[in-house]
Amino acid sequence: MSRTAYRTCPLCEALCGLELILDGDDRITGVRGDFADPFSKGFVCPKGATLGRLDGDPDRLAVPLLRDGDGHTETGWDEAFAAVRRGLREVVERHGRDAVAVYVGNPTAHSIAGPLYGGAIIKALGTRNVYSASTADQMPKHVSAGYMFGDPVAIPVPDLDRTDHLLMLGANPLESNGSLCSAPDFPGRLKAIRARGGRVTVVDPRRTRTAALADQHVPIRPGTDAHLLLALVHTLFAEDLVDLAHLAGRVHGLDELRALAVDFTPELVTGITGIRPLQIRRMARELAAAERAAVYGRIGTCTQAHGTLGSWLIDVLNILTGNLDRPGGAMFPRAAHVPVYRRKRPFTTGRWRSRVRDLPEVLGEFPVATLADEILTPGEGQIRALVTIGGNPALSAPNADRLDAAMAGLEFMVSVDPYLNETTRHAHVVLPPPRPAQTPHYDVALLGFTVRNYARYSAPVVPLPEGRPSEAEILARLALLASGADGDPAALDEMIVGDTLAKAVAMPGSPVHGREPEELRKSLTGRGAELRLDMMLRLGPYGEGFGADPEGLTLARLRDEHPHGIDLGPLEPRLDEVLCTASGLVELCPPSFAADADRLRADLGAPAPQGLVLIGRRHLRSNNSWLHNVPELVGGSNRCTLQLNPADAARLGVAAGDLVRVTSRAGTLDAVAEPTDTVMTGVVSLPHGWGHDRPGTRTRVAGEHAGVNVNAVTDEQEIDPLSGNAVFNGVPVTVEHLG
Ligand SMILES: Nc1nc2c(c(=O)[nH]1)N[C@H]1C(S)=C(S)[C@@H](COP(=O)(O)OP(=O)(O)OC[C@H]3O[C@@H](n4cnc5c(=O)[nH]c(N)nc54)[C@H](O)[C@@H]3O)O[C@H]1N2
Ligand SMILES: Nc1nc2c(c(=O)[nH]1)N[C@H]1C(S)=C(S)[C@@H](COP(=O)(O)OP(=O)(O)OC[C@H]3O[C@@H](n4cnc5c(=O)[nH]c(N)nc54)[C@H](O)[C@@H]3O)O[C@H]1N2
Ligand code: SF4
Ligand SMILES: [Mo]
Repeated sequence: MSRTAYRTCPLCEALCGLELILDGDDRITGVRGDFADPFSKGFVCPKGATLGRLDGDPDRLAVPLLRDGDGHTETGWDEAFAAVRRGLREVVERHGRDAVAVYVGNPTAHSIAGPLYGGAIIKALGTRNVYSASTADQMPKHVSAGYMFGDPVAIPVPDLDRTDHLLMLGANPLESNGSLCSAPDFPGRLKAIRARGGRVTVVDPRRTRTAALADQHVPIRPGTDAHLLLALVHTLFAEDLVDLAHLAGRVHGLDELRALAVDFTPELVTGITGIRPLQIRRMARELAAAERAAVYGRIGTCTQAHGTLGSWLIDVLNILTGNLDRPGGAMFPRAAHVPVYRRKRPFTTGRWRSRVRDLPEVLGEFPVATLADEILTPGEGQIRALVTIGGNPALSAPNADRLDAAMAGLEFMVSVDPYLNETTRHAHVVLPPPRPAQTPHYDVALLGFTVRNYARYSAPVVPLPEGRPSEAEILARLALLASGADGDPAALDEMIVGDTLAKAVAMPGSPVHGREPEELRKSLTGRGAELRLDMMLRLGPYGEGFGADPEGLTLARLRDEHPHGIDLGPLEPRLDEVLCTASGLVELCPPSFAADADRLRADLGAPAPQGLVLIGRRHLRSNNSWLHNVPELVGGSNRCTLQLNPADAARLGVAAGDLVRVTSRAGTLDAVAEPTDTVMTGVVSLPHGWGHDRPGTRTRVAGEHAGVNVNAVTDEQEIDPLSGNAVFNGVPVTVEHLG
């Protein structure tokens, strides 16, 4: 007997609702878009459509693994947790708390468990060695938002459905489906901008599918977006196009910004960016002239040497054209589970520094680019043990081969991961989370970046068998073990709920100000992650406020009355709620950013760059390193080839299908060449997440489509200094023909 069930797709930031068909054995036999979802309205991509294959992948781990010798054997949950307890305790007793590091990967941003329990694990470990995929991704955005608005998660999103003009840099949503801008059917929303007479401009070294759909594609030399953006700022000032509109009187640093931009003329940056002065002026004028415009930059502008400056200048442009915090501009979504009355500490970085390279802490983390240094460099505070949660840094980190080798020498490693892959093969204990069908869903980390205010909770579609812990329970248990205690994970939730409620009742402006936490606790339903989510929703901006608004949201109401999700309306201006800088104003020109702009100036004086630089790319049917085990998603056009311009190929004597050797300071790799005029001259492109030919893994399909790991040649020594973010774009390389 088959049945239908619904859940949010956990695979990317588009957050599409899915309709699942399950057979009598609870296997997913079909997937369609959920047409009743008010946000995604039935949209689905090839990845979501194959969720059943991922869910039923025979290589997915069902039980924990223990490493013995070179291989792994299956074990029970009690034995696995006992091994974790022993492993962590031995390292902490001998080497202290900082000897245990934690790395949190990308899928934890798509789960309930990751955001709700990751912090507890870090706190319980009591280590400063905290790393995540954020420093291989969006850390520049946090630093920029932190210093400009006071809150590192106050990252504005383009109001796609109402804008007349979208200037997009380093993003390819036709393949990625969007990032830090959750918009199911992003392609459809882009087409709609043009259909209503608006304009879309894409700045990208490649003529991507997104660029092809746009009105205008502006090719740019990799790593030079900040130069371009500062020249756009210059032009707005020089041509008297600055119009703060409703933001007048709400910003600080306008004069400093004008002074900073004064010598960044379009003529001066044309050499380094490869963009003609007239083109730059036209872009600035179009932006200023548009009724409602938004500037949006994503991974291409973050994972480069000037990642923070680029992210900052993108929002500077939104502000100088009066487009921040107004419909059709760049706006701050309002998540249903995030209370607006929170009191926030002013944002700062560098509260402590890394041992080996003296790099500043950012958001409590060190750059993943220095994780290998901290494992390999002997001395007090050397990392001896590692906890990974949903991450594959053996492939995803810059100079990943060095990190891979470093992980092999750890005294103890535990990974929470459904696969035995390039990273987890080093783990002494692997703790697999259940299938997606067995996992509840609510996008704790992503619902603050949606282009409409929206919420959706999906209960598990298939119940967990007796004795099988959920991912939330695995992480809660890890937190308890890390603190040296053990016992019932429910105790941890009660502690966190008690703390949060105590803070809420003490906070003027909260819906429960002055009430008794114990009394409030009695209203909550569910346990574990659901208990906490129920509390968060009740305290949130649409919540029932423990009786304050009887019509408001609770978890039960969201689940039972809105099983396909609830539309909470278009984005609304809310700068007042968001802003928490010490000055109470938007900081347009933070001093550390202005100082870092000296590096831009230095580039301008340098001789024009010669030689080839490497950038990345994403493919629609891929997702970082871990969907290559789904047969439907590999092969065809989803291949790990080195794309290069035909002119460069001719110069190198390289034809399609030839083997080429790519060399950088960090390493070397061999790849198959694919000449294509979609890549500008001087640039070569390889996708990331490949290189599945290592021994000791259990991903059979991926092994047959191994590809090469681009991060064999990316350089861990190059980082964006303000955020510590890895540099994956603009890596200097040489390419030679092998035959
Ligand atoms: N199908 C698929 N979807 C994904 C993922 C995936 O792997 N596959 N990964 C997910 C993740 S983790 C993320 S963070 C998001 C990322 O989402 P996006 O930011 O949309 O990612 P990309 O598709 O890599 O697009 C980045 C673009 O930047 C361009 N670029 C490279 N260097 C530069 C530069 O110096 N300047 C400019 N202006 N452009 C440059 C590249 O050519 C590329 O087209 O995607 C998510 N969605
Ligand atoms: N050269 C280059 N390198 C890059 C990038 C690039 O553009 N170019 N992109 C960077 C970006 S944006 C990112 S986000 C990082 C990603 O870096 P990582 O997060 O380190 O790597 P992923 O490939 O996303 O690995 C995800 C892991 O999570 C596991 N997993 C899947 N589902 C679950 C789950 O439900 N629970 C748990 N616990 N685990 C799960 C998978 O099996 C896999 O091992 O890569 C970065 N690396
Ligand atoms: S676009 Fe993203 S969320 Fe939507 S179905 Fe595809 S992978 Fe899932
Ligand atoms: Mo990412």
